[in-house]
Amino acid sequence: MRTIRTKLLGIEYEGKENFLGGTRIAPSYIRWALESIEDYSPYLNGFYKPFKDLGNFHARWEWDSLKFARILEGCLKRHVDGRDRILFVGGDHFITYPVARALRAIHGDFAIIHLDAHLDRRDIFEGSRYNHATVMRRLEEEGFTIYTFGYRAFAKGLEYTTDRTFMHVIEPMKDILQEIRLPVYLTLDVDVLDPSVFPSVTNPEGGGIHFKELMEAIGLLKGRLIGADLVEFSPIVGDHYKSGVTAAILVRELLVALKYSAS
Ligand SMILES: [Mn+2]
Repeated sequence: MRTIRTKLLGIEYEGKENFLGGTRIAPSYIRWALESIEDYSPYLNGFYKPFKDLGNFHARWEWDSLKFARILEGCLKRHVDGRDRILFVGGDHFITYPVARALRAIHGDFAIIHLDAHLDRRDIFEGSRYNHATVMRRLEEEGFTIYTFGYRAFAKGLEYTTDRTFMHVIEPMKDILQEIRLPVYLTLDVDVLDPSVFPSVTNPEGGGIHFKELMEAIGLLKGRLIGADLVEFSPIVGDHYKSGVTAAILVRELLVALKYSAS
């Protein structure tokens, strides 16, 4: 029997800084929606099954963000093998912090491709340095190389842009992927999509990319991923059914892309 290396881990975490919340319900909602979609991806020409479902990591509501991060990071370092290709389903965007730290310990250096309507580079948000609005800044401070695509809102004076932050997606991403030799980790905040495509996010920003553009972006990453996450789907806001089925399709695409990347 061949070893199944693509895996899915739900992470039921949302920080107390979240305005509307609901993202910790997303992993279970997406699993339910997965039952209603086809197994085959016509975009990437592959099946997302078989994969191993690792279930959900449940973060207790009273935990603070650093306690959550320390526990999840430790768990991943103990249980993840270098051959595993895991899709992490959040949860809010802070989950990328412990996941990236653990994967660096397991895989060595990689570049982070960050698709998001927001930069997530505040120093402090709602009195805390560790949350969904500060996560990319913390990771950059810790030496991670992050390329952000699709941003269209930022807190000027509190956040910063660099030559690695782009409002557009496909064209700059093609250039960057030609430039870099490192393996890639994808962090996908679903609010990079236009709210008409994916309404169930807590900070919707108009002017986002459309579904097929995101499919093209995922296609560019096929074969290069050491891991990926999908974050910020909140089934308690917006049109949860439309968003949930779209999230399930994205999970399918990401699992196929990870499968092609498995060594
Ligand atoms: Mn965002």
